[in-house]
Amino acid sequence: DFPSDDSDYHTYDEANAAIDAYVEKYPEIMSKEVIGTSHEGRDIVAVKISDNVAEDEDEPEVLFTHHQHAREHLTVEMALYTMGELGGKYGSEDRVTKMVDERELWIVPDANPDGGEYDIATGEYRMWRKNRQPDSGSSEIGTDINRNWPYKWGCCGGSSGSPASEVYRGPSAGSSPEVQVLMDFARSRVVDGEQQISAHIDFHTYSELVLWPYGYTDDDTAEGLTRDDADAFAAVGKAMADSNGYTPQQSSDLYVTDGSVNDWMWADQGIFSYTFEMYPGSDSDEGFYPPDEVIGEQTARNKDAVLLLMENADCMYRSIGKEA
Ligand code: 0X9
Ligand code: CA
Ligand code: CA
Ligand code: CA
Ligand code: ZN
Repeated sequence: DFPSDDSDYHTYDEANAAIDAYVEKYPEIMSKEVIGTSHEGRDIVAVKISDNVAEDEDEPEVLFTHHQHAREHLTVEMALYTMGELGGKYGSEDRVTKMVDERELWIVPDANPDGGEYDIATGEYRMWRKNRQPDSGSSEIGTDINRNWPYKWGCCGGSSGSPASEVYRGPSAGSSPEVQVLMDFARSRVVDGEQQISAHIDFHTYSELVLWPYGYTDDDTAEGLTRDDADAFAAVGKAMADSNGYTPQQSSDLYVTDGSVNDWMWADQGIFSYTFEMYPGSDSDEGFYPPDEVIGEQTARNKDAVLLLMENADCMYRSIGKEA
């Protein structure tokens, strides 16, 4: 369990109970499905939020994923906040109502339930990052899920081939079940050959950043990423950062990563895929474990940014004056 001082954070079971309670409270606009299981067999859940939620309408779809990294517990709270805010303000706040009506929103609150539970199992934080998958030929446990995505996996020095490393990329591209579950889900949103999801945020902590592809190269444009694409990423990224006070930048400006979710989502699926690094700032002592007292403020801080992405999701190039 969480340390008693931090009991407002949700364990895996508590988060699932909260998700079920929201779906029960707002059944007209929310549904839940199990999209697969983690290495240790825990359910990985996706919540859909939209009017006519049982139908697949022809609306831009937006995906939010959370908690690839075990110790980044504030990101699960972000998912629960978004559910509560969309459910609670639907019908009373215009921006929320319009997005629930005119978008199909998907939230995966916990992409790494095994790692998250392991991090808190003793009641004291273990600073765990990876999943809990063993590796043959090593006694080390865990793959960094955000180095295991197949696009340019292991290409560029942005991950490690050593199972002991915190950024271990796994024995092969897509070897972690958690990546497989998320990839299968994304691919399941291709309808008549067209990916329905146009925009995505993957939530992490910490450093208060808005990041966009590519992570594998320092170049601003590259294969599959044109000047217009890069400009649209930057324009919407900066608008979101203006709203929450984070710092916007191409992800490789922070450091190079290969096998990260954003590069795969963009290069393989054409999804405008961002990483948010939430509270605290990079110079804070709180690091991955800010006290539960900050949950309310630091999740609500992203409300406008999340709405902005939804509002731009019908045409991301409008942000650079190039509406198709
Ligand atoms: O390293 C990561 O996976 C992310 N940071 S974290 O501290 N949450 O682990 C950042 C991924 C963004 N991509 C790049 N910086 N290239
Ligand atoms: Ca507390
Ligand atoms: Ca709808
Ligand atoms: Ca649809
Ligand atoms: Zn992270």
